[in-house]
Amino acid sequence: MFSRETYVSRRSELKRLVGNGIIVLFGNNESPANYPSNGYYPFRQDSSFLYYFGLNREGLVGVIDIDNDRETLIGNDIDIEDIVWFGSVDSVSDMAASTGVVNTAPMATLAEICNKAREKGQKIHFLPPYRFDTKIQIHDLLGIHPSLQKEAASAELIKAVVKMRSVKEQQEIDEIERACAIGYKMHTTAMRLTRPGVTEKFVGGQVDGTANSYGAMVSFPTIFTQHGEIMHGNPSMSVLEDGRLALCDAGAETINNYCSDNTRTYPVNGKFTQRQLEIYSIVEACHDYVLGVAKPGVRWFDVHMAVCRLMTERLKDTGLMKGDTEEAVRAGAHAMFLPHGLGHMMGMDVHDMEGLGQDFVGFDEETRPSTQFGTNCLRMGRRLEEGFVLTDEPGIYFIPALIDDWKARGLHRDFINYDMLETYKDFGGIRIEDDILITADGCRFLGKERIPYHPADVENFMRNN
Ligand SMILES: [Mn+2]
Repeated sequence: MFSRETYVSRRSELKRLVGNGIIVLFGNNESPANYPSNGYYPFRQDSSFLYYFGLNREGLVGVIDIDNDRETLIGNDIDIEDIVWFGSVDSVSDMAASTGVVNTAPMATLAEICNKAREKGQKIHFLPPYRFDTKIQIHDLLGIHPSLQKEAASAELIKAVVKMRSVKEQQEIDEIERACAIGYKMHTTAMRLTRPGVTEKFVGGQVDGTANSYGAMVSFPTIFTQHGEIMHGNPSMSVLEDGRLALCDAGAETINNYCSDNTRTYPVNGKFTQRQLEIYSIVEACHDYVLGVAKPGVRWFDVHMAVCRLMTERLKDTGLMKGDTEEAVRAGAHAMFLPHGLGHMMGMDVHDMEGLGQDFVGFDEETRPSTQFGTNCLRMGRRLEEGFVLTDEPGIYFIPALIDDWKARGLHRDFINYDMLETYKDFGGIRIEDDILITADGCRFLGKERIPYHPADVENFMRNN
């Protein structure tokens, strides 16, 4: 938790931006895994609730009455039976004081607060819910059916939250640096353990354990796989094989719930083949290209498209693509190799604020999301600003099912060399991902220590560790 002043001033700015009405910010509740008292662990608070109240406890709701300038923390104090099992914890009023909130009230009073606000004609602002128990809470309080709640959520509140959370404060950047330091340990642990004969699951488990040991948890389920061409390939029981590539996409979440997100791809046996190196160096060039062009005022959409053109140009050198680069990218042929976006916002959520809606977070009136296959997975497109944190994560994948599908449908024959592509069906996929901070005149890597990614550094690290 940051200082009380941090939360007081964030709420005061939120009130100014939203203007009027009453804001109801729902914290998360425990989430049962297989029976009510066996929940997913650790508890994960809602990020916007954390941003404005900083309290990491289940069963809380923050009410900000803008019209009457009154803030209330809603929650129930725990009883003696809870203390027997979980130990003593702060009272709701102690928690409220720690975040600079004067008033507290038990959960049973929330309905009354909402009813009174409605009687007075106050607008009730809430964010789009993503957990089903919150949806039921909103249904009970406001009578809005869960299927209509996303549309009924307050655009004014969403815009205000996105505006504030998009630009990271120095103390938030420090937290992300801490997450990246844990991420470095996670990734170098995986590189040390990777060798023929070890299971994906063993390496993945050690990566997760490293995140848990130094921080709160992983920032998303760890991807560790020899099938890098499967975007979310979670670790399986299969054994790492000599000659294949292993892809590790993993991140940490600090105790204060800020994230890191990195990807590395390396040879299981520690030495790239010439064929692997040829494709790897293209991804490396695309990754590094971003560092030179990302800066305030530049549209991330344009950076993504420039990377697609660079990748197409380089794939033409290998013979896998052909024809005019501009035309190929305009047609979307490059998405055979790069079917996802170049990167996303990152902060307290690894895909920061994704629950608030991509249209609000990554796009605006000037930059609209694309509907074309591949580019439609770009989660961020709008102009960059100082203080934004994003991932830079180009990749090249050889997805057998996609190759078969496009080939059978005769798609992009002018731009893709299908005969050659057939011989890459056993290749897998490569992604290199780092986290960048947009600075006043450019951008920089987050995380003091670079997880090795230049081929010579990767091979050296794997030989010596
Ligand atoms: Mn990512």
